Amino acid sequence: ALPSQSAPSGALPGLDAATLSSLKKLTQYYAVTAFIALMIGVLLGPLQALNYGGINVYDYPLLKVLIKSYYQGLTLHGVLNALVFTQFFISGWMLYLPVRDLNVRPNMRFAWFTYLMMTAGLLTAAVPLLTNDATVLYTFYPPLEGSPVFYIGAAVMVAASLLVAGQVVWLWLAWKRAHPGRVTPVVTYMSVATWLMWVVAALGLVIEVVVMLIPWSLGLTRGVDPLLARTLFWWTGHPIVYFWLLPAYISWYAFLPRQAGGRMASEGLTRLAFAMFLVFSVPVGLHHQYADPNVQNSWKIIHMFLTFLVAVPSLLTAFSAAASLEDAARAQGGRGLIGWVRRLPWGNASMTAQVLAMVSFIFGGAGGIVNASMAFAPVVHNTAWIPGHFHITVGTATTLTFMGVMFWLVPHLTGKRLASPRVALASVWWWFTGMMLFALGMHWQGLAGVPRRAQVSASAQQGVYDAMHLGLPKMITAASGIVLFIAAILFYTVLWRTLLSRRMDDPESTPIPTSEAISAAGETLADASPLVRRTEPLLALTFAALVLVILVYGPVIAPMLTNYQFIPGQRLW
Ligand code: HAS
Ligand code: HEM
Ligand code: CU
Repeated sequence: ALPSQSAPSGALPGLDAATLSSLKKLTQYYAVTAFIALMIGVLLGPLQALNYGGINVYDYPLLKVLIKSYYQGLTLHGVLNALVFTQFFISGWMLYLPVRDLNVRPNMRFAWFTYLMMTAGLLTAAVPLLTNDATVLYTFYPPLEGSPVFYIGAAVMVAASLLVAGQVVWLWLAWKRAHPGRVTPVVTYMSVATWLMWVVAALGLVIEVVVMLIPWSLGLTRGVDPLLARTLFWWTGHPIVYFWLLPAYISWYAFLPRQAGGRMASEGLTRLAFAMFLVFSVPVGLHHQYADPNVQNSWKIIHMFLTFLVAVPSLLTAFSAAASLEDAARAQGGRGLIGWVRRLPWGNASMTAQVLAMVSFIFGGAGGIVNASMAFAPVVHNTAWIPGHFHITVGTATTLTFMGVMFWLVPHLTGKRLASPRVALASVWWWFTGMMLFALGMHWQGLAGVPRRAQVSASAQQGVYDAMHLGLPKMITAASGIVLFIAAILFYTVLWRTLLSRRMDDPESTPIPTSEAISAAGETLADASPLVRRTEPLLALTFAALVLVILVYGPVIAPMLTNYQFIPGQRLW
């Protein structure tokens, strides 16, 4: 049980045993579906790494049976890993945590409905992806035109996640009504702030897909405006990366300190970071469109400065996470300026996964600041540098954290014991090493001008690629693919062996590792600090976020609407 758990009050039924068991099963379904998607997506990754190592495997007849082209594989890889894996895991995780934290009883029929709806959306979108009818990459930029079935499936998936958001916000509001004057417990605070951010963020994508892409791909309109579509896409596309990151931050703030033997630094600071993400995550999308014509430079510059602003809560997180790890290590006798690091419980695979995820994010975040700088952007945009950047953000900071979380979450949900903790530990080191090598090779190649999204190993492009003399980074990239393949085999061996084993314990004997705080927020708003009081009204902050988005997107989008271009679709595959 969580320490912040509140007693059920008259109007609000608490969790009973039957509901809890159904909720655990649902969370397990979300998480396992997520990891099945990741497994398929990750099988394709090493082939792409070989491509960036100059080795073309896409002509092998056996592979040709499964995927028609490099680009069909890349579309599956991007969609399954970045869109499906994340969304399923997060929807389960960020429903489960606040419900446990508040001890309220959710409507389980509705909760199961959202899972079934999301899965239906996934299966729908999977059909055109697998039949090579929607080889449009995970950004599906028009005028590339995929089957309408793909866009419809994707829309259903996103809609399902918005229903989960609605359910969590609803439960939180009910708790607020039943507990007037109380401070929202911190795990719930982080979850609700993230969900509300996602609601504001998703508006762009929803409009793009529902108003533009679906009617167009059904042949109901004579064309589509690529610039407007891209702009709406990145309205969602940037904050979606925080929708992937913040659930990992929840673990770094609330659970990792306890797993390391320490405490969360400050609940007030944690709330400030999430409040800032809620307000500043969305109005920054133009940093993906510096190279796009017909967008005024002044707006690109404003989005650049707002991007630097939204890096601040991540810097707060770096400070706070380092402080709680140091607190943990010193409590176990750690000494020295950095010598204390050795006293962290490195034998624990779940902790190790998350600390390594954090280390990767130091480099991922620094690279992000480079991407966002308009002076550097032309050097790195559309080069292999960019996949280098996001495999140590979403591919490691997020993915390796979720892998680490699974090591305690599966036992907690099922009562099964983690199979081979030592293999689990090895898998996270292999993943971390593989991704760091991958990032090194890809950033390096990118600086030399190697493009992303290119089958550089295919004969048509091989000559140019060879002329670049990139022997070493190519070798590193190819090797990283092999290392990551081994990491994946180790990880999935542990996961499937755990899931297929027999139930051994009462699931609650593996508790949620909720950390105490060195500086807590307090129980009631009346006793709380001004910071805690001012960060409490999440709906007002959401409104502020919406106003800011309208301010910085209104003048960008308005001229695109008055000058709408009807561009016919293309199928390049
Ligand atoms: Fe990014 C492109 C800028 C963060 C993902 N990004 C992408 C794409 C993806 C992605 C998928 O401005 C490709 C999209 C596409 O296909 O075209 N990104 C940023 C910035 C940040 C950032 C400024 N990105 C992320 C995160 C992602 C992600 C998070 C996924 C989860 N990104 C860009 C830009 C582009 C871009 C441009 C477009 C590039 C182009 O030209 O196309 C910031 O949010 C980063 C802030 C982070 C930090 C780091 C804080 C460090 C922490 C760890 C501390 C560690 C400790 C460990 C304490 C400032 C919190 C201690 C350990 C011990 C052992 C003691
Ligand atoms: C793209 C390799 C795991 C998300 C790529 C590319 C490579 C690659 C080489 C660049 C392809 C190109 O630009 O032509 C790998 C390897 C992995 C792995 C070896 C580990 C086995 C992951 C994970 C995620 C992820 C875990 C996210 C959770 C993506 C995305 C793209 C991508 C979103 C961009 C697709 C696009 O440009 O349309 N991957 N990857 N990858 N990867 Fe991975
Ligand atoms: Cu971005």
